[in-house]
Amino acid sequence: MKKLILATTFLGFTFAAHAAPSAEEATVFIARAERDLAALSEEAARISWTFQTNITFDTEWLQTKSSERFTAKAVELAAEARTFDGVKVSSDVRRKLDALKRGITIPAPKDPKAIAELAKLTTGLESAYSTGKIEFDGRTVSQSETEVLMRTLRDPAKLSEVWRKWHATARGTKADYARMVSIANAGAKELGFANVGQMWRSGYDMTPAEFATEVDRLWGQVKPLYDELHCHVRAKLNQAYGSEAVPLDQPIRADLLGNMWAQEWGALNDLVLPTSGATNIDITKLLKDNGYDELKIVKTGEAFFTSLGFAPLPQTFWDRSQIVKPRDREVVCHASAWDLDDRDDIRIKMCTKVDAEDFQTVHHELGHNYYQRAYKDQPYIFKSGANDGFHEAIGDMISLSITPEYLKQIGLIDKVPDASQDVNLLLQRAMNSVAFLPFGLLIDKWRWQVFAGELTPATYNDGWWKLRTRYQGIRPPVARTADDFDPGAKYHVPGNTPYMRYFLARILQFQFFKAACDQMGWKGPLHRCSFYGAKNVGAKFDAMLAMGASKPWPDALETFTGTREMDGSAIVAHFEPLMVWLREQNKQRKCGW
Ligand code: X8Z
Ligand code: ZN
Repeated sequence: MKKLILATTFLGFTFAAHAAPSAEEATVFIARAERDLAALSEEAARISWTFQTNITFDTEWLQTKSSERFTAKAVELAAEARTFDGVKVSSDVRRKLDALKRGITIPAPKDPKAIAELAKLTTGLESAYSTGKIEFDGRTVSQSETEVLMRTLRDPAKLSEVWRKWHATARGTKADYARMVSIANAGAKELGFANVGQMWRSGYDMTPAEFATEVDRLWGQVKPLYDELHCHVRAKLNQAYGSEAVPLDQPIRADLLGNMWAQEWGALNDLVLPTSGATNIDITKLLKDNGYDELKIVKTGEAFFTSLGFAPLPQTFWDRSQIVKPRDREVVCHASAWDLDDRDDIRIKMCTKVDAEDFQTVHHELGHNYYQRAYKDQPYIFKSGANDGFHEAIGDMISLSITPEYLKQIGLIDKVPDASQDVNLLLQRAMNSVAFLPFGLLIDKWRWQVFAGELTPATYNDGWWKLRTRYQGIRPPVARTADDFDPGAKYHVPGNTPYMRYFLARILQFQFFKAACDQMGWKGPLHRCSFYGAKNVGAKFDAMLAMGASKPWPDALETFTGTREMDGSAIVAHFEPLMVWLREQNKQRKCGW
């Protein structure tokens, strides 16, 4: 059907009364776009891998060039996709056109100078973060080691020192970040979005405004659970560190929660779990005592997937992955999963530590790889998660199957703790999953405000702490000034990885998990369910994964869970016995901040 567009502003030019392209032209355009992107993305991925696993002047240079080329192509295709707005095309072609329009995380305007500047800024920010170091206890400590210090130190003065020094490394990147925001926003505007934040919110098969409302609705469902956990953990920290470090009517000091960003609190189990009459399962200790090394952790993760009927990882995975931090060069240690040729060359890149946290992270990353492999036969643009939260939820859903029963099956423990330990097991689990929820929500709330211009470089940090205090109930250990740039001390900000996906994943992982347990006919309490070895669950899961992004995410969700809504009630139900217990514990306490 031919249609006339009367006057449209397209990339700064105004065309009068030109005929809209046809549906056939759209199909031809999509075929070309997919071919071009596939070719370019393999090269870009290999350059990116080379850069991230060996940061040098030259690899940074190559990465910048490659990023420039990729951005230029993606922006060109996004602009071309817009010319088919209003053309009647098949639903597949429409989905692909829409995906192309928002297919670039950090867009640039079409001006080559802006594209080059943007590429330099994004590469530089990523390098600066990953090569950041602090001086502590007479030695130079890398970014990934600062994380270990935050998990293991128990001296508030030292924790504050590591926290302060790591956050100071981000100060110098604020100006570059602000410049990047302004170029990327100009790019988003050229593509028809109000700003980059709106562009990010447009990837969820609903309007950007509906998405913002949706995440608030989900947060409302889970907030009461977070509030009870916060109250209990604060009381326990008060017992451990005293009222000066942990006053009972204040937000919790961010450096005392066992994680640089206070995002997951599982490292604090020694302070928070009961000490008498409890059999706490210390995965770090179990791994170490049983001689696990980094490779064995990854093999254990793979074995979970193969137990569900998924094929083993290819030999190239083992040959080409970075599982251990190289000693002799700078790398991006922040864990990631890769699919270099969009087919078989899947890998992980980690600086794995033999501890509970990385045991979890390995499962998380392998979830990405198995998703990538499941959808590899989809057309290029559909080789993606149903939405980005799905991609983050796959391995996390598997991790929920790491129960005492499972640990016994794989020979890590001899005796499964009885039902009297249930609350304890749930508390251990909540210290990661529930604790994470407000953090998962607020990073992009902050970025949405930044991209919308509601926060400016002068108010970046203040706006950050307003959200941190409001949602997480935490405060900085030392006074902050407008020169600080604390968001820049969290990988995904300089790394430009959207973050709402992790919040969604925390919700979805429990929905997936409940569905899996239902499918295997589990009748006991959910936190005791492990679907290890359940081939019927694996087959159904694979059916959802294989869809990739070819259908709206509610269709994918329905395939596996029978429901079309994201819903916080699954996580709430999972922790119901803990909620009852926490309420009882908190009865005499004054909660809130
Ligand atoms: O970044 C990650 C993964 C890579 S996609 C390791 N995660 C978030 C984070 O570390 O902040 C997983 C949980 C949240
Ligand atoms: Zn991930």
